Amino acid sequence: MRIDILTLLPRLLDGPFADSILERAQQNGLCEIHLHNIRDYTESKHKQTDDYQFGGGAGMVMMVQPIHTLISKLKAERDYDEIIYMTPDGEQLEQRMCNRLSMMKNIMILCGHYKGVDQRVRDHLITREISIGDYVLSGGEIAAAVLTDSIIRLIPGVMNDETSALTDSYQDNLLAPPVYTRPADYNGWKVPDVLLGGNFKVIEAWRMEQSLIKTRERRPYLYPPDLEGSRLFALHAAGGTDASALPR
Ligand code: 6GU
Repeated sequence: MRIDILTLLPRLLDGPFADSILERAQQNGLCEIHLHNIRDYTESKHKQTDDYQFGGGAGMVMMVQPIHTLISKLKAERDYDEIIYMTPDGEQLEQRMCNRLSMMKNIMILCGHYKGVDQRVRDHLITREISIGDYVLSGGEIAAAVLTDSIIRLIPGVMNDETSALTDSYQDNLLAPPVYTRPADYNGWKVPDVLLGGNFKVIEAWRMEQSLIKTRERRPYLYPPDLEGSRLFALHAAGGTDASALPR
């Protein structure tokens, strides 16, 4: 999978992809992340990328030309499954969307700044608009990093333990059960007996019960769970890249 990120602030994105799981995924050839500085594509004398808005009002708007030039260049090089614009008024990101996006081959992510981009970019170049939640960030870069991380970790081979991404909170629309490690008794704070008993079936049942209780309490709208995660696992295992096999 290839992800192209278009931004005015590429340095903001140097960090998140240079470490740990996302760094290893790139080194192992499981994904490519390419950062593009929109400023490199402006045709204006003073390297301008934003301007005052028509009709007046505070805040600068990102101009069409540099974004159009960059997107056109990339589209001429390969086909893109989605051209995503990160914006607080976009469709809210949830696991089901991450699952679908993880099946895709090439995606572009445009990060907005200031008042955002000229509406004509959204009308003519963007295929999808995504928000990471109902709060406002100073730009789309951190949201793009969140989106990229949520997608890449689902690619088989990216996580150490192939199944771990699929036993996560949200993967089956279930929150994760509590976890414990040694010591079994820390100054009187005890680990539940069931986990020390060694009966794997009983432990699994306890974990599922804990997940169900937690989900019903904390995310009633995710309850009862579905089998999205298991389906994704099967699709990836079969080498599938057809995101339409998953519900939207
Ligand atoms: Cl995608 N962008 C910005 N600027 N703020 C956000 C967001 C995106 N998602 C939630 N808040």
